[in-house]
Amino acid sequence: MTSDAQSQEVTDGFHLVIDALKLNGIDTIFGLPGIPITDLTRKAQAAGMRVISFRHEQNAGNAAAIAGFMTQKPGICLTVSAPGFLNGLTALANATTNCFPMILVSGSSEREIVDLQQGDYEEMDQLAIAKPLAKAAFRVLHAADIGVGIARAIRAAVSGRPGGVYLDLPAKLFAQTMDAEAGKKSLIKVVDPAPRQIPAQDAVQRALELLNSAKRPLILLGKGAAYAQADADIRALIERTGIPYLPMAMAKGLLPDTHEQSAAAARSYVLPAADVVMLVGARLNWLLSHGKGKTWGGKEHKDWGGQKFIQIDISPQEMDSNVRIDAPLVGDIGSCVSALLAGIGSNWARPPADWLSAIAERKNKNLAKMAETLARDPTPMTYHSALAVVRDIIKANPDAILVNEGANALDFTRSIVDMYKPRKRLDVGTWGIMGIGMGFSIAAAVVSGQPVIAIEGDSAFGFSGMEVETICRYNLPVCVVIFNNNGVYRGTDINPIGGPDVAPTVFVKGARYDKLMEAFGGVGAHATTPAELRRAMEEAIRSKKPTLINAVIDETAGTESGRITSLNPKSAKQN
Ligand SMILES: Cc1ncc(C[n+]2csc(CCOP(=O)(O)OP(=O)(O)O)c2C)c(N)n1
Ligand SMILES: [Mg+2]
Repeated sequence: MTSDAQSQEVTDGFHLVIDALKLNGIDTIFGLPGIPITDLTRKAQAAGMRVISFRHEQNAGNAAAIAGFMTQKPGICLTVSAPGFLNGLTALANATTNCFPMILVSGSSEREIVDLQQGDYEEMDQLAIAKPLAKAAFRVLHAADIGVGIARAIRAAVSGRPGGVYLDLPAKLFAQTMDAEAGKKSLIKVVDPAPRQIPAQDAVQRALELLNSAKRPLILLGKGAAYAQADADIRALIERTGIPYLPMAMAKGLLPDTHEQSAAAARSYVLPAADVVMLVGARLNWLLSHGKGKTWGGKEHKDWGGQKFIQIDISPQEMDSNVRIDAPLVGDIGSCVSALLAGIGSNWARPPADWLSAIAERKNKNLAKMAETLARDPTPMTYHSALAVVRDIIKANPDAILVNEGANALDFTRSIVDMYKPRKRLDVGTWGIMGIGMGFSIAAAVVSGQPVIAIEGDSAFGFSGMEVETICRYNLPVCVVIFNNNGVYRGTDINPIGGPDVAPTVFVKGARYDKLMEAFGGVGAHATTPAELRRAMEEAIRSKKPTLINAVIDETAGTESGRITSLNPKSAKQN
């Protein structure tokens, strides 16, 4: 070697991955160490990145996904090969389904051995397995390609309709060296990773004309509208047109749920009665009964209710997925809404008064009925009496983030707890997936620094419960409230043949989940009344300490699958 070459600085795969992420403003990794990425986690921390280590990769993956939703930057989940990768894969698939931008980065075993199936340590063709579940999947074999690989992963995750991206990094890549200067030059700082997509003017005109012709217009705000961070324009569109709106679960708070134009309390009236419906970042999937059938005033299951639809979506393929879309408006939500606002001007005619008063009448009646139910204080505590407390706590702390999963624990919380600010409600999303609870809570606290309140069914909590240790380890301001009704949906099922096994939906009765939190130094509380629950929640918010409240709920109070009982197939045979 010449003396020149000796003084030449080198870099390697580890450093190039970290440098590429940092260059693109990514400052946090959610992951779980092990071969071959242990040193990557250490070196990332040494380089000033926040490395949040989990107890199971699925929770790290869910954390990355929701961090992506909250920030519009891809959340990074880092795992080991085969089993770690597979544990992260559910979160990746869920992210893709929900249009959350995330990148699952997994170490992998030796390509030569994997491809000949010679039985390497944790052997698996991970790229092939990830492909159908990800928006895009890439593998990097050479250190000089790390910059391109990460740039492609970032673009794929956040541009157009966001989604989950898989990035495969074989073990050998990390130790590969190259000249430091050449390495630096190989990195790419992605310019404009999620380019605006401006809608066509004639499409805007078509949408405005249809909206203008409506006698009973309705706007539906979806999770995409929340993701877009076009909060002020969306509010202006709704307020300047005077059109009633319904928020989907994760769009709650885009406008305060107490807004006079919210038709949420009259949902079952407005869906079939509306004549023109504008979807803003909401898909006509099962959550909206596919835009047809009885929910929409159709005679039978698959019948059209007669509504005309305007749909704002960044993906042209979303149009006509379930029913005819009369005015497709393809573009990013911010650009579409601002184009509509420009066309609306300042003297748009408000919707006919009889439509607004018909909604107000039903809404007021339903709200009064709900207020009556919430005011009751039965023993044992019910979903309603407990949620009356949660509702007050969120009202007093509108910056707090509400994470929510379960069946009854989900459905009642969604309808009872008002949200006041955008992107404060994070839940089970498109799939109704259990297990997002602690991952979402940890990411929400890490990304926002705000207090997090997780309302969890006792079953739902079990999917990610071990992460209470993670919450304690990072001393996060997370208050987990377990709605403990001794089981899945209810705690009352019995074994039909009377054997020693309990029914499949029933758990240990009277379990004390609060003790789990105490095991790791957090605060545990046991609440059997709304007053006890209120005291414990207020203390958690005040102290910012990791807290878990075991809220004992009447085990008879829930219904099968919460609000979606009808999706359960019924046996044709009696017994
Ligand atoms: C990954 C996954 N597994 C299983 C289910 C089916 N599932 C839906 S809700 C639920 C749990 C409901 O019980 P709990 O969380 O205690 O809420 P409760 O209705 O009792 O308040 C389950 C297992 C699911 N949605 N996702
Ligand atoms: Mg339960």
